[in-house]
Order: sequence, then C-alpha cells, then structure tokens
Amino acid sequence: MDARSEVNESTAVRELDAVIIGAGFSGLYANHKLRDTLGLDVAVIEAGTDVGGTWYWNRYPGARCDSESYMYCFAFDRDLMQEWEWSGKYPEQPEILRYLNHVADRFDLRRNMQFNTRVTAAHFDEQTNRWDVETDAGDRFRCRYLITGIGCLSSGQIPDFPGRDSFEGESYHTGSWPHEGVDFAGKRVAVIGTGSSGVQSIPVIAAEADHLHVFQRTPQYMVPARHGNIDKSALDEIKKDYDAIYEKARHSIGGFPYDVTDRSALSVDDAERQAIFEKAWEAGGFRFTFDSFSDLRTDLEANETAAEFIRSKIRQTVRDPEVAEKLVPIDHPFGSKRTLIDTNYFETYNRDNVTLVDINTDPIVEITKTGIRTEQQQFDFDVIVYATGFDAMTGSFNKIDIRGRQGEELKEKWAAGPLTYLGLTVAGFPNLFMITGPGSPSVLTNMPIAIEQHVDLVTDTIVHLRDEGLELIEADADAEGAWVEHVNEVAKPTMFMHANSWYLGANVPGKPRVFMPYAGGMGAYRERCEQIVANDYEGFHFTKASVAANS
Ligand code: N01
Repeated sequence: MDARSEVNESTAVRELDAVIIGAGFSGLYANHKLRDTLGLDVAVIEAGTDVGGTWYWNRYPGARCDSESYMYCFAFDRDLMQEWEWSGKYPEQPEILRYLNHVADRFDLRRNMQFNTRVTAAHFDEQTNRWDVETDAGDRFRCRYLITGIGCLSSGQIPDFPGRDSFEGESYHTGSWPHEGVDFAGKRVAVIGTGSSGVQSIPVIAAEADHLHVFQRTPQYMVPARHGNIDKSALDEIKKDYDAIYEKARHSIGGFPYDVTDRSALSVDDAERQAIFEKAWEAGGFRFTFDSFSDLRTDLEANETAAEFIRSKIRQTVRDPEVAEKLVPIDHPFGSKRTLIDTNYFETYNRDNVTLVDINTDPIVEITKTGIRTEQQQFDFDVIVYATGFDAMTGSFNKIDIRGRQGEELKEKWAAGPLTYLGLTVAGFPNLFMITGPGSPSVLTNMPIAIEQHVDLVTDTIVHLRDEGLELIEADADAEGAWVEHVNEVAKPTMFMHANSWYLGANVPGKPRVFMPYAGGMGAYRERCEQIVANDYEGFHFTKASVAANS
C-alpha cells in the first residue's frame, strides 16, 4: 500500500467506466459520446465552477477566438449547428462561454460533472487493469478509461521576476482572469507580454486606463482580424452548406474550409506579389497566409517577402518612427511563432496614454512594491497584467501525478520532451487517451475540429474493445518512437523551427526544446489515424478481458 492510498483509505472508491478530466470543448463532447452514445458510467472532473475550459478561465479584456465563429463550434449535431446564431465574425469569449453553456444544457451534460475539483493523481493498477484517480476534494475513482481534456494552454506561466510577490497593487495573469472583471479606469497599468493574449487585451486596456506601459520582449508579426458583426444572410448561406464546409475543413491542413493557394511567392514579380499580399491583407485573419502564397511556411526567401510586407504595414500605421522600429519584428520569420490576429493593435501606440518599453534594450530587473524596475527606469503602477503565456501542451499533464505500468511517471517519461503515439496515447499507459495531446495537430489547427476527431476516434476504439472482448489498448513503444520521430521530421522544414516559441517550449526556462504539436496537417493526420484503425490498430496491442481479469 503506498502513501497515497493510506491517506485516503477511508474514502469509498467509486467504480466507473471512465473519468474525463476537464469540461471544456473536449470534456463536453467526450462526455456526450461516452455517456450518451456508448452508455458508459462516466464522471467529468473540472477545476472551474462551471463548463468552458479555456473560455472559462481566459476572460481578459478583448478575449476572442482567431477562428471564424461559424467554424469554432461543434459539428456533431446538425440541429445544434443550425440553431446557434453567432453575432460576430470572430467569437468573443463571453459568447463562446454562452455557447458552451448552451451545449451543456442542451445535452444535459452537467449532471455527471463535478466542479471545483482538480484531479491530483491517476495511477494505473496492473492488478485490476484500472486507473485509480484521486482529486483534491478527496474523491477516489477506479475506472477503465482515463480521458484527459485538459487543454493545451491551461497552465499559466508567470516569469519568476525577482520581487514578484512584493507588488502591492493588483496583478493578474490573462489566463486566470477574475470573473467580476477588472476596472482599469484612471489607473496606471503595465502589460508584460505581446503574444495573442497581450495583443488582444492591450487596445482594450489602453482605451480605459489612465496610462498603459507595454513591456515587449519580442516584436511580433500581425495580420488584421477584420472583426465585425456577422452578416445574418451570409451565415444562413453557410448553414445551408454546413456539412460540405465541415467536411472540407476536416480534410484540410488547418481545420478551416479555406481554399489554399499553390502559388509560390517567388513565382511572381514584385508588383503582382504586392497586389496579392494587399488582397490577402484585406481578407484578414488566417486567410492572409492561405490566400497569398503556398511557400511562406517552408521557404525562407518566400517568407521574407511576407515579413517585409507586414513590416511596411507597421511602419505605415505607427506614427512615431522610433516606436515603429521597436515594434518591427526582425529576428524570426513570419509564422514561426503563432501568427497573431489583431484589432487596432499598432494603432494603439499612437495614443498619448500608451508607452512601449523594449525590454531587450532596457530589461526588467525586478518587480517592486510599487511597480517595475528596469535597468534604466522605475515605473509605478496600480495594476500589472501578466500576458506571459502558458507552460504549453505538457504543463497541465505535469501538474497531475500520472503513473502507468510499474509506477512509471508520465512527467519522468516526458522529461526530455513528450513521447506519444499519435498525440493521443502513451506506451506503458493503457487506456489513457489524451484529447489533443502533444504530438497531435491540436494547436496548429482549428481546435474543435481536432477535438471532435480525437473524441470520435476514442469512441470508436472503445466500441472496438467492447465488441472484441478486449480490456486494454496500449501503444507499442516502437510505434511511439516512430511517431515522435515523424513529428520532428514534419516540423523540421517549417518556419516553426526558426523562433523561440511556446510550440518549442522556449518560453519556459529549463523546458526541453522540442517541437510539440504535429505540423503535418489535420487532413493528413486524420488519414493516418484511419489507416491505423483499418490496419487492425497498427502500432497498438491489446489485452483480452479474460486475461486481464486477474484481480
Ligand atoms: O502567450 P504567448 P499568450 N519576460 O506565449 C512574453 C492561444 N491564444 O497567452 O515572445 C518578458 O504567445 C513573450 O515574449 P516572447 C494562442 O495559441 C489564442 O499570448 O517569448 N516577456 C510573449 O510576448 C497563443 O499563441 C487566442 O519573447 C515574457 C508573451 O509574454 C497562445 O494561446 C487568444 C517573458 C507570451 O505570449 C498563447 O498566447 C489568446 C519574460 N520572462 C491565446 N515570458 C485566440 O485565439 C514570456 N514573455 C485569439
């Protein structure tokens, strides 16, 4: 008996078919499929007080999704798709949260959910072939299947600046924003970080605060969102064709139904290239890349044409040339970090109440009682906003004590980078399914498309186990090794390898530098999964129920 079971000896163990961790998009859909379609006995454990996942926590001002709203939703239910009316081109956080609440109500998904509870440990027991799951509320579950729907970007990362806890004003991380909101009116505010969260929140905070200082480490490429209200008649047209649109997205690179050009940026002259970029710029959002040229992702010379185009836009927008130069990205290619989609970001630096601090030339030395001290200046603030990102993809796994066969710790197994088969399973961790885990397309795609593909695959796999009288499915170590190698190979020729990004773990000191998502595209990944299933679950092995029942 280990220390853990001694501690909770008195708590009754609840036997279940499945435990799902998280009640965001993944947990909601997995609950619906496993509970309602398969009739399994399921518990969903969620740290928040309600459903929503990412969209429950990320309530910072201006929070909005970069996927167009008609594509940022579930496609598993036609009526649900037809009845929900999005109000804007891009869905804003409150609207996405309303949508997810609507889904939870419509399918009665809350009745087997436990909120305000974190899973602290999940150990695979080789005697019973079950997962023993514990929570911080003292619950103990024993289940056959363990499904993680813990998100890729849910473990907030606040840099360990000296004196961080000494600040006497208010401080917030964008990924854990107070539900009652933050009143910036009349306040001196600092935002540290200019990734997606910073770039969305900065214009909104600037409009409210007395003065805003933005602390920037890496200047970023951005494409205008062209956000606005969605035209009802356009949405109705889309809905008429929804099945075909989604089918196209499912087999696309990024989980979007956009046509992707096959034109090289180097195949046209300067004038034509400029005209094509201008047109794609007008379309805005991710369409800028899809509509313009095919080789921006893979050819540095082609990429530089896009980079230079965006730099010229920054210089045209920002009135003070010195500030503009600080905002111009030069040390990494376009698209090597997550492409940012902005609304009035660069225009914000034309406001009198906004100051840019380039922490490359004037680094942050410490957080003080009253603000931030850089090498050259002392700033006093009422509020510090950390828009400093996440310990992405693996951070949330590492917070749970997950152990597979022979007590092997997942955290230990992943010490040099995540090892998975298909980004869904791990050798030595039977019946564990990680929805959008590291090594799957996940964050490089439109997430709901990736989530539905994984949940459907898990559902089909459980049906297969049931129909064949099998108790366990487990990835082969060889298949896992080959998959990890494939993930690396596919990423190698892309721009992703040319920047310090969270995709590579570069934002977390000490984290191994490994490219974590699968860059081969949603369509190719889906086909690979289908082939594997058609080849009798190639790369997996099974344990029969009779052999397994040895407890
Ligand atoms: O985090 P980030 P995020 N000192 O890691 C800086 C998704 N998302 O929360 O670039 C000073 O991108 C860091 O600087 P640098 C989306 O996938 C989606 O903004 O590392 N600065 C960077 O500027 C996104 O990519 C949506 O040099 C430090 C910033 O903090 C992902 O979430 C909206 C620092 C962190 O940027 C993460 O976005 C929001 C330090 N020690 C998020 N450490 C939409 O769909 C970090 N920084 C719209």
